[in-house]
Amino acid sequence: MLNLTGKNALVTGIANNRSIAWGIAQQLHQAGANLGVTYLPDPKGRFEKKVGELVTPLNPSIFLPCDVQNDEQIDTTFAQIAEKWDKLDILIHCLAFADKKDLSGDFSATSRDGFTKALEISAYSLTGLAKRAKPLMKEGGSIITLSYIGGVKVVPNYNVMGVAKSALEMSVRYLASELGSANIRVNAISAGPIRTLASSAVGGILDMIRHVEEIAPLKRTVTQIEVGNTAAFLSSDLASGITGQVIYVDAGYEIMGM
Ligand code: NAD
Ligand code: 0WE
Repeated sequence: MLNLTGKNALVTGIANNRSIAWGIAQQLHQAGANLGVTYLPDPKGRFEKKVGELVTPLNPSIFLPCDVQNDEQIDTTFAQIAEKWDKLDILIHCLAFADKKDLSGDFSATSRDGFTKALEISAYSLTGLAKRAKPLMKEGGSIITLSYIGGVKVVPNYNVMGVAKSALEMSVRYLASELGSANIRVNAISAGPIRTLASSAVGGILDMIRHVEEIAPLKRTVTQIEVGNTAAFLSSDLASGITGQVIYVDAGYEIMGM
């Protein structure tokens, strides 16, 4: 049985009730995990209020702002964890960002700044968080990130985010190789397209979802809860032999050639 009681899980990337991270948080909570939640702070404090209200029913014992571009905020988050929890077991990395102008048109038009920003937030941040999680995962642990097929095959307009996901998936392998000796597993879930705050800001996302619904073996796309269930599995001792992998939760779309 899937049982996460006695496990402490830090979940990043909840923006609203459509976030994949919200689907993951709910399923970790349902399996008995104790949650910590971080959110991206904004000047008006809107996320703090919205995300705070959303997660209250899950009783998080840690709730903090954490912009992954800000080393001080990352340090504060992990200092809080070290203070409040005897150990960290699960880290969910569920965030990405690229400038909107870099998610359409010519890939060759990507600026140095746009490239750097997308890779810093969407790929480097996993390593930044893993570095701080390592000493707190005293009984081993499970680190999970979210990827997309656009990091392996060309998806029109995904552009610099595809390069970032490619770097993210390779970071999963290098981290898994290093952290294995501490019994810390590192895996990625490559999800099919889901309507979220991030994806809705992308032109044509509904057409992409419709395309997947037509082609994928299961003739549909996936839900945040299905991704959450896979994250709960990967977080649990049921997945004790799995590390360094990219697991597709995409209704089978990835296997199709035509
Ligand atoms: P979302 O908008 O709900 O989540 C993205 C999160 O990234 C937000 O919570 C946002 O606050 C956070 N974020 C952005 N910049 C940040 C920063 N500097 N510091 C900290 N947090 C920051 O959208 P989502 O679709 O749930 O995305 C979550 C993850 O899932 C991303 O890695 C995305 O690439 C991946 N993914 C999404 C889909 C999809 O179709 N929605 C498919 C596969 C993978
Ligand atoms: O990873 C993602 C979304 C990533 C994303 C989305 C945005 C939109 C708003 C990162 N940064 C931003 N920045 C913004 O300003 N997905 C897998 C969803 C997605 O995004 C696409 C897709 C799919 C699918 C972009 C182009 C083409 C397909």
